[in-house]
Amino acid sequence: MTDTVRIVGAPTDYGASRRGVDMGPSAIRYADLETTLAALGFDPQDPGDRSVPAVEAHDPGRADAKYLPAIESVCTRLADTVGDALAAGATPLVLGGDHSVAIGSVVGSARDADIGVLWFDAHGDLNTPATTPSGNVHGMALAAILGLGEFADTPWANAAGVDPENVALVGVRDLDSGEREAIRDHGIAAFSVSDIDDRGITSVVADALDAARGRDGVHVSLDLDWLDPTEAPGVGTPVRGGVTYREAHSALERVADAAAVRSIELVEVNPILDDHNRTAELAVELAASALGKRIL
Ligand SMILES: [Mn+2]
Repeated sequence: MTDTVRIVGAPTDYGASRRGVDMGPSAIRYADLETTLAALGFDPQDPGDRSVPAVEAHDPGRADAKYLPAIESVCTRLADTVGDALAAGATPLVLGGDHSVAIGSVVGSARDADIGVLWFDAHGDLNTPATTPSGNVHGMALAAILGLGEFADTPWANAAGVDPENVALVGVRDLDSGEREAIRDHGIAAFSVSDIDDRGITSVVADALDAARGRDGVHVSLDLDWLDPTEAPGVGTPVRGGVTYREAHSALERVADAAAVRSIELVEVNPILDDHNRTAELAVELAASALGKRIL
């Protein structure tokens, strides 16, 4: 962990067709992100958002991977921005946007590095154009990063420094059948909400950290729909039965304790559906825990 945190706004909604998560970066900044980071002793830098043309400026194109060329354009530049931040000795904190921005942040974070990935999400994001029920690329982000299926032919989206065995999904509760297959076939560690019920968050996160080993640290991808919608109502794709407020903090505190956090992203905050910005505020609190905020 470095002393500098570089905030990178990626206000996209391509991965899900227009819903409102493109306003996530503003909402997260408004929730006192910079002052929270400064209070933790970090030097926050915020050069602003990556420029992202409105989704209406693009044709969705193919139905089984909508807006893929626009996503390529944003994620290629985002990967460079994340790589530059790391080269400058800063910890990148990416603000989405829909979860397709993870393609850019993980590719950038894994450039010339060997990293693990912790995916905190209700969903697996492991569909491919052949298995997707919706055509929305935010549900394919992890498959793209790992080069699964057709994504073997999209090198811009593949993170060479990430092995499927070094990826852990935590708190999943809504998987499609193609995603279950991908988990089995590629040896991806996946921990469901039932695992958390049975064994507790501490033990599950310890196993996830064990799986998500990387010589150069871990990337933390936090989709706010990981939490129960009663805690995080302002998300793109809410699913009942998510982790609690305290489980979420506990998980990220353990990640901060155990792992070298190389890069972080906060995605799928949807201010249109939120209740007085509480989901964005929660995102900021959880980022603080992942960056080492302690009660004592
Ligand atoms: Mn997701």
